[in-house]
Amino acid sequence: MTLTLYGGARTRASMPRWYLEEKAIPYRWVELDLQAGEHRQSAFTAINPFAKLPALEDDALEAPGGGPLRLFESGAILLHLAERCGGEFTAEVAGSQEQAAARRALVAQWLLFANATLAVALFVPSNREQEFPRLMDVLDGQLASGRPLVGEAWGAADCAVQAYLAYLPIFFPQIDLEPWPGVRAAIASAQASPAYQRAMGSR
Ligand SMILES: N[C@@H](CCC(=O)N[C@@H](CS)C(=O)NCC(=O)O)C(=O)O
Repeated sequence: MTLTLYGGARTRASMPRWYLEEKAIPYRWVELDLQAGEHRQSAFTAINPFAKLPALEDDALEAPGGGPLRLFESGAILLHLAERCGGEFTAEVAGSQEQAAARRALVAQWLLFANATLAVALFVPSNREQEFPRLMDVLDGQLASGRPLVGEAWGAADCAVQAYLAYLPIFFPQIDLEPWPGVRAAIASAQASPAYQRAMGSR
């Protein structure tokens, strides 16, 4: 089985890459040069027709139309990795089939929150003034305990949320995070992780 992750410098590929590194899951890294437009060439649009990074190829699974499974969207990639490689939703880990299903639903919720709600609050300038502090107030409470968002071990939900939060000091150093100690701790914990540092090496 080979997992191939397609990414590029300063792209969201660092998110699934962090997960793979943190969980010590073997993978092949293919870095595309966005400046040179490599992601728009047919070799890559055969993998993600939208020509966006990241994308994942998992040759252990056959796609419905044949050929290896190919995925785009960082959230879908993380959910797949959590299920197939991270073992986050097994009955053994969760305690029962029902608990495993509940965990999967909650991880999907956090991945969608990160990509559809948090990312928009961060990167759409008109949302940053009102939506961003509102989300931070709630998120700070969720993160206050320092425990994983779902289950007992750090997983895909934490990866997505922490990865977006860790963009804050990189892209918006002017934002004062003083009112949100839980958020600051989540960023510090990401930054202190050697796996995160490796994943961000070519961010
Ligand atoms: N929602 C997508 C966003 C993908 C995306 O916009 N990727 C950017 C890099 S972070 C990209 O490939 N941009 C190149 C382009 O649009 O030409 C995800 O989370 O995977």
